[in-house]
Amino acid sequence: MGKALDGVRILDFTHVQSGPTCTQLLAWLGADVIKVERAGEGDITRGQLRDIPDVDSLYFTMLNHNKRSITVDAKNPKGKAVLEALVKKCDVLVENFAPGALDRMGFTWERIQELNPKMIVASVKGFGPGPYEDCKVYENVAQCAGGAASTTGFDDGPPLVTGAQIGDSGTGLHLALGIVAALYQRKSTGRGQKVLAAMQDGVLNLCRVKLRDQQRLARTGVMHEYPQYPNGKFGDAVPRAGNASGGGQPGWILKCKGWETDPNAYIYFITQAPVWKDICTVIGREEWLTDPRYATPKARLPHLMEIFGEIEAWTKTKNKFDAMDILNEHDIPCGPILSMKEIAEEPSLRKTGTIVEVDHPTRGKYLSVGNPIKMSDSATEVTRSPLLGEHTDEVLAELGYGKDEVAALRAEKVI
Ligand code: CAO
Repeated sequence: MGKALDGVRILDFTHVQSGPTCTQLLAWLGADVIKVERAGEGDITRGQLRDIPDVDSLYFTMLNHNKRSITVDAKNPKGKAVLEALVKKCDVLVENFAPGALDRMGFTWERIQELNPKMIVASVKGFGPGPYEDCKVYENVAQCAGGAASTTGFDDGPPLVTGAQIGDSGTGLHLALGIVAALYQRKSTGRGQKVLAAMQDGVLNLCRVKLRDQQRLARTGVMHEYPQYPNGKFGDAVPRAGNASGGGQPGWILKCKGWETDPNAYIYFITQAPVWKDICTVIGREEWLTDPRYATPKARLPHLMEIFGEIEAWTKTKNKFDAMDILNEHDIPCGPILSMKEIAEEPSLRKTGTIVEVDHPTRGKYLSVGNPIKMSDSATEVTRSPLLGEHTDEVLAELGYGKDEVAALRAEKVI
């Protein structure tokens, strides 16, 4: 079967996480991704957080599947010639260097245009144009600057970053979409274009509902679905809302049987209005059905914490999976808090390719997250990440370099 991006060639200048997630997705969609690294060291993540000495880390392997790796010294004139040949041959250049680094390498937008006017140049940067545009940025900086940290956590605690890599992987996703759209637009314009995804913007896009709430708060001074209502105070900025649902259906995380010893014996419980009757029946509080204090969603809002307390008295008698089974019979929306161990061992995720086992020549078998995007005519087969420079000779041969020329470049430490 063919792949959606068959024939698309990506010159991958990315490193660490944000850029590599983007190019990994494009590779999974069928693009030929040629990752350029520095000889000897390569992407810094190859050596970071290693669990096996001298073996590419899981950090690297899990972000660089289905790619080819070549080593080229971009600051050497002969290395630059190799890269220029690649610019002419490829459709997209993706990079997430610190601001200005690509220009300093000699690959300005103008120079790339001269070499290949159809080239799409896609970049992740920490910030868009403005006061911080020259800053280097990592994940948590983006979470803080994009509004996630100030709105995550509990009201009486400090701002919190989340374990979901919304700054890096989230921005990589945004960039991948921009690249695919630019490829589509190029069909009619015949031209490349610049695509920028700033990490602050990507995080803010994912925190859109909090900007919604900021404006609601400014207008009304109160938000009834927040845990601060009715007893706490609202300030002038959106407060941290604990585990409250971000939508119109109140929700909270509740303890389940075993919570005293198991840090993940919890369930997310949503008191969706259409199933209120079922909720009352399941937890044995049928009297709430006729009590005016609980009869409507609006009437319930001031009592939410009390209601969740009562529901929790029920969930504490069930383990999270039994609670799920019972609640699902009534279409009551809920979700178990799954540990990474539980997710890694979940057979249904293996079956769909969401969790995959990959074999690696020096590491052996390891688990990874497969392509979360499933397409009926473009199936993803996850293949291992490349060793450093594994495809240098192959790619140079494709560019027309003879064996002796390659040997000479190697002797001069250009590749
Ligand atoms: N040959 C020669 N030089 C190379 C090279 C190659 N193949 N590949 C990279 N380099 C050079 C670059 O030219 C650059 O050199 P100069 O600074 O002299 O111009 C240098 O290596 C490294 O660039 P960098 O500044 O991007 O790397 P860093 O480790 O100092 O910073 C990071 C890392 C992530 C903070 C920075 O790249 C950044 O802010 N990127 C944009 C935002 C981003 O993507 N952040 C998320 C990272 S994932 O958490």
